[in-house]
Amino acid sequence: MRVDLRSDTVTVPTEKMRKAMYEAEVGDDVFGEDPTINRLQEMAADICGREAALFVPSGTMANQICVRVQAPRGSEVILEEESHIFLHEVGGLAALAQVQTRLVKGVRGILQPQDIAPLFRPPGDIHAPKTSLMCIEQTSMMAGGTIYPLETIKEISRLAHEKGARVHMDGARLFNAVVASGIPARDFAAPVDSLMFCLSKGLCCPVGSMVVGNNDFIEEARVARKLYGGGMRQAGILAACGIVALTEMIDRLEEDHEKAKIIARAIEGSHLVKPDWNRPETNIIIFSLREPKAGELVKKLADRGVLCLDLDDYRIRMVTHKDVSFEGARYASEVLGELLQ
Ligand code: TLP
Repeated sequence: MRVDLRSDTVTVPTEKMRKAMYEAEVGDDVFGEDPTINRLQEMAADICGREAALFVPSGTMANQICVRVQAPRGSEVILEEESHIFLHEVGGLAALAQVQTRLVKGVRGILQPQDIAPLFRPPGDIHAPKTSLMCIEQTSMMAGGTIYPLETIKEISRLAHEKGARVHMDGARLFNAVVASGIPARDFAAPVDSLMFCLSKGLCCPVGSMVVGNNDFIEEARVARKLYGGGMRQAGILAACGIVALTEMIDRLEEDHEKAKIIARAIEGSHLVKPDWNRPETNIIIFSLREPKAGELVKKLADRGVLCLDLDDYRIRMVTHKDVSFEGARYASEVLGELLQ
């Protein structure tokens, strides 16, 4: 058996998506004339309770556009020290937005308002950069898919707005948080200035992310998308999958969370694992070995058909998704359990 737990990005589109692609009505989206993209953008804005949305090729581009538009060159952006925007976007903050970063360690990946409050630079200090933006990640990937509590998002946004800064939510897995918490996307989206969510992870689209915010912001984001080479033409062929995703792939995420819990049972109580790992709240499992043998374990798992990633010498990541069956999850749990004895 082959169980691919490397990422939820490996999911392939459903039959319905392929059919929707074939039938999609398309036009030139740089002229704003692709009816399928326009419909997807309206749906995304509506589901998040915001004025407008923009279809972009990737989550990375979505985040980078949001930073570029909201953080002036030379200003300071506050982020969690293992956030995707900081760790995994090829230095885009420096190379593209040209901003300075202020890193904070979160609790289970979640930034704490009391830790952030003292970090905003005082206005009028000629030596200090302006604190322009705070970034939060829903769910928090490197912490093991932990959910930002709504109250924390509200408090962080209140603080940032009071200090004249904005808040961006990297909601790559926003809908995992929505399904696991029962809190609607529009509630998570309301306190922040911009957000993005990915269509191409648990929602199973082949390509695409949505940037969401108010009309003025989305107008600027459209220009930044063009600047970054993300102005697409008849991409309604891709957006058609996004419409299927938002219509019928959200509730399914609950299954992925159940599969993560099945796999996690194998880790519980193993003397080879550091006990303080975050039990899965959504579809990501991350645990640390006591010895620097993560690469070795990944290889042994792969030999038995279970694919996953080592994040460093100690940490292993496993991600569940549509293309892992319950049977596959049970098999992965069994193999992992044996190897962790
Ligand atoms: N994450 C990928 C890798 O890039 C690490 C993964 O396999 O998890 N925000 C978050 C929180 C993400 O996890 C990712 C992708 C992105 C943004 C970027 O999305 P893409 O891959 O579409 O550029």
